[in-house]
Amino acid sequence: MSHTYDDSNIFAMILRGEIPKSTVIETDNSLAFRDINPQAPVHVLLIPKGKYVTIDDFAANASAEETHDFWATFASIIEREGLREKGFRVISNAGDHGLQEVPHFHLHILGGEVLGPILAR
Ligand code: DGP
Repeated sequence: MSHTYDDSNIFAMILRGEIPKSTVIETDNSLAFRDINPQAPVHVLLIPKGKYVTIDDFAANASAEETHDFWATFASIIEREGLREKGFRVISNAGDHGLQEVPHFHLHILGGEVLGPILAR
C-alpha cells in the first residue's frame, strides 16, 4: 500500500476538529478517542497526529519523539481504561488485505470482556 497520505480521511478531519470525537487522551503528538462503532466494552482508537498511513509507515518514518509519545500514550490508555489486570487485544489493519477503512495509522485497543478468536472470516 502506498504511504501517500490523503488529507481528506476521517481521522484527519477529527484531528482538525472538523467532526466531534470522544477523547480519551490527547498529547502533543498523539490522540486517543472512542471508536464510533465499538466492538467490545472498551474500544479505543490511538493515532499519531503525524501523517502516517499504516503501522509500517509509522514504524519506518516516525521520529523518536513521536514514537516515544505514541507508546507512552498507549501505556496510559491501558492503565486508565483498567485493561492491565484482565488483558486486552491490539489490532492495526493495513491496506487492502487488512481491510483498512481509514488511511491514517491507528491502533484498535479492545477489552472489557473475553474477546473472541483472533480472526472470524
Ligand atoms: P479500520 O478498518 O481499521 O480502518 O477501522 C476504522 C475504525 O474507525 C472503525 O472501527 C470505525 C471507526 N470510525 C470511522 N469513522 C469514525 C468517526 O467518525 N469517529 C470515530 N470515533 N470512529 C470512527
